[in-house]
Amino acid sequence: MTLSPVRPRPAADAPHPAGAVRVPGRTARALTGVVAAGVAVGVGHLVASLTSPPASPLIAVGSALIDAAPTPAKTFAVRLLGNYDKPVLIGAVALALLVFAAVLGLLAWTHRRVAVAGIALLGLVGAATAVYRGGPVDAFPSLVAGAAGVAALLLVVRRSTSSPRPAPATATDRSLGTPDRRGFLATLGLTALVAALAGGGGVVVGRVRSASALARRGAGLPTPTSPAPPLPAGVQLPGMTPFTTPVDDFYRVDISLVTPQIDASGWSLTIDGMVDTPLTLTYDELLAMPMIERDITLTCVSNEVGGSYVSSGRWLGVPFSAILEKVGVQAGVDQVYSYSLDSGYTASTPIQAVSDGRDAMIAVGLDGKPLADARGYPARMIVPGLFGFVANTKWLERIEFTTYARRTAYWTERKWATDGPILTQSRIDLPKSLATLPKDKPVIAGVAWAQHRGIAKVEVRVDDGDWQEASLATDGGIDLWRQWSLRYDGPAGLHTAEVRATDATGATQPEARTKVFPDGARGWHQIQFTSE
Ligand SMILES: Nc1nc2c(c(=O)[nH]1)N[C@H]1C(S)=C(S)[C@@H](COP(=O)(O)O)O[C@H]1N2
Ligand SMILES: [Mo]
Repeated sequence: MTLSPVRPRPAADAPHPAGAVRVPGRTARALTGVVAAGVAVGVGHLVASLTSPPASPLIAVGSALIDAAPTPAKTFAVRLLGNYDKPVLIGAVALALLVFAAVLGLLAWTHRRVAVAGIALLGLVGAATAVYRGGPVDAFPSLVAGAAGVAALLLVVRRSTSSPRPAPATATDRSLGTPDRRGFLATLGLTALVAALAGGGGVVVGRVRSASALARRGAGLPTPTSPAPPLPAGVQLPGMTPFTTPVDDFYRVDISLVTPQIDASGWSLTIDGMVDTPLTLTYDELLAMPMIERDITLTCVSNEVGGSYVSSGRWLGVPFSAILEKVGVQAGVDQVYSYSLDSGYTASTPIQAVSDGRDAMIAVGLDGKPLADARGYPARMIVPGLFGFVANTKWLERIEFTTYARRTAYWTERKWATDGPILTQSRIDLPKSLATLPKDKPVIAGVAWAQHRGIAKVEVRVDDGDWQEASLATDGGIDLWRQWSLRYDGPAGLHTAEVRATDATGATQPEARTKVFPDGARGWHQIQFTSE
């Protein structure tokens, strides 16, 4: 056995030699990067909440990702996450940012310029995205954010390497002094607090602004020149899904990460294109036009078999017939191309669907109140019988009468179908999937819809039995869904129930399932239940 000479190792707690950089541990360094990025995001959000909410760097980047995401990814996200797709997207952007910021923090002591450049880059990416989506002034929140992030990073790094007492100047490094661990941690903590207060402040300012906008809005809707006929009492089966969807339960689908808040006093709707007399209407001018009120069921093309992207409400709006009469549509027009104020969203509606006598309208109210922000305030399109993505543009800004050859809609560019007639669908709502059917009320019930055609028949099959005709609730009209029910009197135990509807043209829902992309899901809804 030979003995090798022992090299002296510095003790772990050896004091730092004067003039050397004291580099904090890995966790503290990574945290510094995260906190600096947090200050940037928080300050950016706060500044944007005061100037232009969509220009918040996190929101701008998230929105750009939604637009850029390939269609299958979007479809997958909506299917997997439903209404949580947006929070999850924001979370993913935040997570990527977190990792990037932690790496910058690890580098901040040894490669300070790289770390500073990294944080500054975040601000620039935010600024570029916000400007691309909005206008030049939208760079402002991100630029302030980048500067605040860099300042926070430098502050924390400096605090770790300098003493509050005058540092002994050396030839190698003048800024370094006695390591001050407590001072460093306090600075890091305070900076984190600034990040949280700025971000939280931005969220609070956003909420306060939307609440005050709502309060200013009031309930000043005109009375309809053509009121909706009262819904027959029999449309609603006892204990079933509400026939008129409570506004807070109404499904919501749109591409907007931040709910647009539009001030109606500065808003106007332009109607132009291939027309004799183009028209621009202020909100008050729109409200002064004749109004119809109608119960209409909306459905999304992304509704899965058995899904909940279908809701009914009482819409108040200017009938398209009044608009057509005013502007004089020229020969050759085959599509109505609508523009949203938000996110560059557009939709293609066939001209026939707004001129064939159905109750297509520019809606300003739902269930007796002005549209909520999420519902498209101040005005949106409603066209019965068509999926939402080809007909129901929210935050409406412009309607252009044109041709399919000339204009392509947002979702058509992303390979969804050009036309979107609502497919006949039916859904079992009672019992809930895997629930028990009560012995004292053994009723299977649900809804079926085939807007603008109407529901003629609903059939239910339990296990491998015969199709049985369900009894239909009172008909509210062809633009509405219809409730149905069937008494179950089979044996106790675990069963499967399936439903299929036939529309008023005589067409029965096909059995074969299809995906929602590109023109809507087909197939029969099926549930399992236990009977007592
Ligand atoms: N501006 C705008 N309008 C839009 C959309 C959108 O993404 N942006 N989505 C459409 C789709 S896909 C549907 S299904 C309906 C949903 O309307 P709702 O959210 O009021 O239920 O709005 C339509 N109008
Ligand atoms: Mo939709």
